[in-house]
Formats: sequence, C-alpha cells, structure tokens
Amino acid sequence: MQVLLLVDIQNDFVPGGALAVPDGDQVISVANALIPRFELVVATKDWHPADHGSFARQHPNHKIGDVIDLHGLQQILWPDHCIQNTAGAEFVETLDTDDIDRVFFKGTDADIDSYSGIFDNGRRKATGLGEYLRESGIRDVYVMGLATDYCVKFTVLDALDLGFHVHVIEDGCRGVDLKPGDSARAIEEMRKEGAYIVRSDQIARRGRVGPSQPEV
Ligand code: VGL
Ligand code: ZN
Repeated sequence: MQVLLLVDIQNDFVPGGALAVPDGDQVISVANALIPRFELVVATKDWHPADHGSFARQHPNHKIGDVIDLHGLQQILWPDHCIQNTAGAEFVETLDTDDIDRVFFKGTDADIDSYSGIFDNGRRKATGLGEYLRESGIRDVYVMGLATDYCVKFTVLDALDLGFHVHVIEDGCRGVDLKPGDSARAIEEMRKEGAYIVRSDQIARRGRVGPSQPEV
C-alpha cells in the first residue's frame, strides 16, 4: 500500500507568502496530477501559535536567519509564518484538497520547532503521522512539497527511520536555499540515507501506483 504525502503546500510558502519558497507554486500542478493516482493522500500543515519560538519577532536581539539556542536545540529564526487559523496557513487555493484523506499538524508547540511531519526537532513528540501510516498498512511513502531543504528533508529522514520505503518526487519539491545548493545537498542526503529520488512522470509511466495502471 502506498501513500502520497504532501508537505506544507500552504500560502505562506509560495510566492507572495511570508516565507516564500522560490517557485514554490510550481509544485501544485505536480500534486494535482498525482493525487488521483493514489488511494491514500495525506498532507502536513506547518501550524504555529502566533508566539512560536522559531519566529525572529520573539527574539528582539536577533534577526531573521540568525541561529539561536531554543530550549537546548539550534533554531534558525524565520519570519512569522503559518500562524494557526490565518490565511497564510491555509492550503494553496489551487491545490485539489478534496481527496486529501488526513491532515497532520506540526510546529504547534511554541517551545520547539518541527520540520518533520512525523516528530518534532527534539524527537520528543510525534504528530501521529507515523502511527497512522503504519496502521494503514503503508509500505511506500511518496513525498513531495515544501521545502526540500527543511520540512521535506526531515520528514523523509524520519520516514526512512521508521522503516518505510520512501520515494522523493523531485520535481514536486522546491527549496528555500538560504545557502545556494542547500536543496541539492538535501536531495543527496536523502538519497544517501536510502530514499529513492524519482520524478512524477516516472510514477505515471511505470504504473507502479494505484490500481491497474497500464504498462508502457
Ligand atoms: C518550513 C521553515 C520553517 C518548511 C517550515 O515547511 O520547510 N521551513 N517552517
Ligand atoms: Zn515553520
């Protein structure tokens, strides 16, 4: 059993948003093309309280991009983004959300960030996604979304850790690239840790996903 996992395809991560990922909007058509090919579709949402500790605004002596110690963990400071129940935290309007079966929320604790959709950055709390995938009888997890070098990467590494076969849909991901090359390095790291790096057109052509895909 396979799942399509859509990571953080939210308004604040696409151009015009508070933490815009360059070309982040280009993943939407990839997602919309893939959603009908999967029996199970799950999404994550970055879902922060307004005073989240990852926001530079909460640390008056620091600025966006600084790295601080946040309760014992290294934390990059971001602009305010994906605040719970705000427009910035909504799915991008053009994403076909009707067939998303479940949404998992992360970054809800002001004291700790959660790049991964599975565990927080301290691996203290789980979002429930890992258990849900296990209980759903999933072996293969197809991951795409935003951002390659943060939430996609850490979600993929946690999913590998839990023993899933993880496929990263490369053309369905875009990165922040605070440092040039971060996304490319993230892809290499995921590959090194055991993820399969695939393109969305391979999924369609190979017919590996969903019932009775024609072999070409
Ligand atoms: C993300 C930075 C901060 C992401 C979330 O979704 O990749 N990046 N919060
Ligand atoms: Zn965040």
